[in-house]
Amino acid sequence: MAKKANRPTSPAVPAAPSRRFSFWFLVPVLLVIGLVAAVLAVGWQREDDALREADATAPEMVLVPGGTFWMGRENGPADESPVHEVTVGPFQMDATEVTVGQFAAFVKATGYVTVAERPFDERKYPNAPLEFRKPGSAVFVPMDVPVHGPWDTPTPPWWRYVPGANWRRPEGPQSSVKGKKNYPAVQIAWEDAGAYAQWAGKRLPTEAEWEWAARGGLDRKPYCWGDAKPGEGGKWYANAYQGKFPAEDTGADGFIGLAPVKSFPPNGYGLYDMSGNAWEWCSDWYDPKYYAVSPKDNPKGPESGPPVEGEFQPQKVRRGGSFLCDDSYCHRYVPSARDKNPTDSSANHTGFRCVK
Ligand SMILES: [Ca+2]
Repeated sequence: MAKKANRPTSPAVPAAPSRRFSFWFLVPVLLVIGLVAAVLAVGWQREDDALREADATAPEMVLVPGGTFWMGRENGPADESPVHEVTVGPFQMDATEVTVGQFAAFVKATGYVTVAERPFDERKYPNAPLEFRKPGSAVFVPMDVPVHGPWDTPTPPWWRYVPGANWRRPEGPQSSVKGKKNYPAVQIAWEDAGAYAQWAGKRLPTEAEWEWAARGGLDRKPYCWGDAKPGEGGKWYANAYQGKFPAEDTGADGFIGLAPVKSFPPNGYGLYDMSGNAWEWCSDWYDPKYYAVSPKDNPKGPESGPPVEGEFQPQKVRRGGSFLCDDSYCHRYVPSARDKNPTDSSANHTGFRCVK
């Protein structure tokens, strides 16, 4: 009160210039506040886009009968041999890869934060290069390079670490899963897949269960559907890569990049996309020499992940190949093919499905 009464009677205070200064000072402040609010609003909108795809419908599962089969492949990569007899018990398996809609329902219900969305953890990765110190994930970038060399490396140049890439924005901050509830959820790390499975009352398949299921009742056939080569007679059986890898995917099979689940015919057990579309995590640790010592009945992989040559961490198995599998470079959309990655790694071609 006293101050209010005194102000008009104080001629020494240059009131007008002071007010003008305050106003001009406020303009950039207001602009910055407006900009930050706009960025946050766009961010919020995108977050919401992903959760808006949530689909609470129970995922369709099919019964895979138990049985005995020949696991592995003759004359394939070394880790697929020796071909050996394996018996697995019956189980139910998700008919499709876990979709964006299903994964969004899980996140909506639990508030789960995927590995790719978490802040950088200095204690866990003390020696990480600067570019890996922001939340993000691996994104495929097409490029014109000779495919056969020298690319025998765990970090081919067409994979980039993109800050802001995660299951909501699989190709980076500018991308979105809006309208893609029936696409496979990707940018899923092994531990994310495990968290979803636990929430859903399911689990990840063992590598043996996965291969038995992928073969769909066929015996030692090269593909999940039998012998026909993809595209033979104009027929396509899986979402893979055609054209000059990694420069240009012609999409001859109908899709460049991911396809909605169930875009191709199911295998003999009624399972879709066991070949191509997105890689699928298994529960087993990866050991390239495991087939030589694998038990015959319900093998579950080695007790722990042995060191893998050229890799920094133990690896978990993933199976099935993806939309990036191309006959000239990665012929791994076949039921016997094995691949691996660390439990905390994700990419825009890696998803999962569950069993129980
Ligand atoms: Ca394709």
